[in-house]
This record gives sequence, structure tokens and C-alpha cells, in this order.
Amino acid sequence: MTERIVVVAAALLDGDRLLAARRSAPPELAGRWELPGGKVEPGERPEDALVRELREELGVDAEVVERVPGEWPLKSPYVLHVWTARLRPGSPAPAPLEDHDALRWLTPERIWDVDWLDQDVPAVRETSARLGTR
Ligand code: 523
Repeated sequence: MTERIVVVAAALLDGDRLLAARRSAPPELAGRWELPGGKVEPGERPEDALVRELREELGVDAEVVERVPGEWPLKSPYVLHVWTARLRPGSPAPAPLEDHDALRWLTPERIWDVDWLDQDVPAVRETSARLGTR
């Protein structure tokens, strides 16, 4: 069996709002919305990878809160793990620095207003269900 490679993504929260990011690349993903994140590098803790990706892609200073239970398949060998995260006090607001060309903070009733990547849909569904029961 091929080893799976974890891609970490953030359910970045501001109160009850969730950040959605529109991909600008590659062409087959461009225009669709995702939970921002990226690949965990060899030897890197997933939480550290997520903080790093959010800094690189959005220019924010974030802290990981907790894992959203579950694992969702991406294009092999990648699997998606999701963590809730928040901005640290004093963090810059998120900006679409690389990989994205638009960002939106979604209130719970607006969560399905954007065209999420197919593979992110189950992760977004699980995340929003858990947030709704807090
Ligand atoms: N996904 C995906 N959903 C999602 C993320 C963060 C990533 O489907 N929420 C997919 C997209 C790519 C693969 O996972 O096929 C890797 O994500 P990417 O390109 O954001 O990872 P990076 O930033 O680590 O990639 P490099 O540009 O190659 O470093």
C-alpha cells in the first residue's frame, strides 16, 4: 500500500464565521473554494505545518485549536485532515498572498454560498456540524 501524505487544512474561525479561500491554481482547482492549508513536510508536526501554511498563504499569525475528527481522501496519495484555528491577538487580517485570489468570512447560514471543492465538502459539513453544537 502506498504511504498516505497528509494535507492539513484550517477551519479558521472568527467567532462563528469560517474563512473560505478561492484557489487561483492549478487550473483544475482554480475558482473553487477550500479550507486553506497544504502538505505536511517530512518531520513536521501537522499543527506546525498548518500554522506555517496559513502564514505563507494568508499572512496571518494563527493558532491551532483542535482537530476535526475524520480523514477525507484527496487525489492519491493525499488525505485531508482539518483543524480548527484562530487568529492570535494582533495578527494581520488574512490576505490572498499566494494560491488564492479571494477570501470570504462565512456566517453559519452562508456556509454553502461558495462553490467548495468537491473533496472539501464532507470536511466542511463535519466542521460546521460540530461548530453548530458548541
Ligand atoms: N487540497 C484540497 N483541499 C484543500 C487543500 C488545502 C488542499 O483538495 N483544502 C489538495 C490540492 C492539492 C493538494 O491537496 O492537490 C495539496 O494542496 P496544496 O497545493 O494547497 O499544498 P501545498 O501548498 O503544500 O502545495 P505546494 O504548492 O506543492 O507546496
